[in-house]
Amino acid sequence: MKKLIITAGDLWSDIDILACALAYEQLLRLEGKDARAVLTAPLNLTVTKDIRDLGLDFEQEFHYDNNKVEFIVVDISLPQYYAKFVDLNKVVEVFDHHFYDELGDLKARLGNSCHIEKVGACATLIWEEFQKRGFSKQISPLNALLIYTAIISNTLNFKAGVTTDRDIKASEELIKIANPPHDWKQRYYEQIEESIMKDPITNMQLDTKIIDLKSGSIAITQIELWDSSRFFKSNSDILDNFLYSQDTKFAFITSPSINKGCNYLYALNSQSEELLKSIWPELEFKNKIAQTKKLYLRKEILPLLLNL
Ligand SMILES: [Mn+2]
Repeated sequence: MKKLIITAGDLWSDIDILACALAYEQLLRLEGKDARAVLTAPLNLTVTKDIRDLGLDFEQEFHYDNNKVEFIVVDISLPQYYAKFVDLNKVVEVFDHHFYDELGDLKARLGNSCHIEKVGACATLIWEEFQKRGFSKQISPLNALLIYTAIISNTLNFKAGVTTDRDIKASEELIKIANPPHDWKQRYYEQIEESIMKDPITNMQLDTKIIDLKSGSIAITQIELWDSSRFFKSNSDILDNFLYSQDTKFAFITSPSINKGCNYLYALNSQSEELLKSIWPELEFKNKIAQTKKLYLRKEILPLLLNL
């Protein structure tokens, strides 16, 4: 029997990847298989201190004989992003939650072992595997908590447009097993906020996209927080400098605020405020800050701007 290596990409490992890899390792072992989670990429901000303190068990280096292993890839479907040690011919199963045209090949080769579905979190698919395969009662509280948190994180507490009924159902089932402290969600997002604040400029730059609109270039920075209003109000100097340094005609920060289920926007200048008002006339800016009616991801805002 070959050892089943569960892995993902090379750049970073987020909470969704972590939850998928650790929980799927448990499911395969419950089925009597020899499986190991190997995540060589560094854990990113979404794996917070509370989660790192849970005693996560996975390997950070790949040190197996390639002839004795097969690979299962989670949360990534494009082979060019797989960890370097993954031999594509030895990939036997893939889980992901997006649609790409390039998938044809993978789907043809893997058939039913290629699980690509439109759900908010890939980890939702792993929980559904526990249920389908009759092991839902055996999932460890730790793995239940990881999957639950991955769902909260990927769906922005169920407010993001990618959220499906399957994610909501999974989280309701898992919270009973995981039994987290009552303030788990708040602590999760506040710890992400603390990590961002250790180096706000670098972290914001990592999530900034510059796009050319008909009326000029725009920089859009996305930053997901527990309380975006508090963050904006107490960091205006840093935010002004950051937006100014983008050197674009328009610039704004869009920050889904998990506690309110809406976004706060921080605009560079009055032109940027006017541009945003042309998609949402109801916006009222005070000291460059305005609040939207519901929660939007940047990928939902972009088409609105491009249509102007
Ligand atoms: Mn994911």
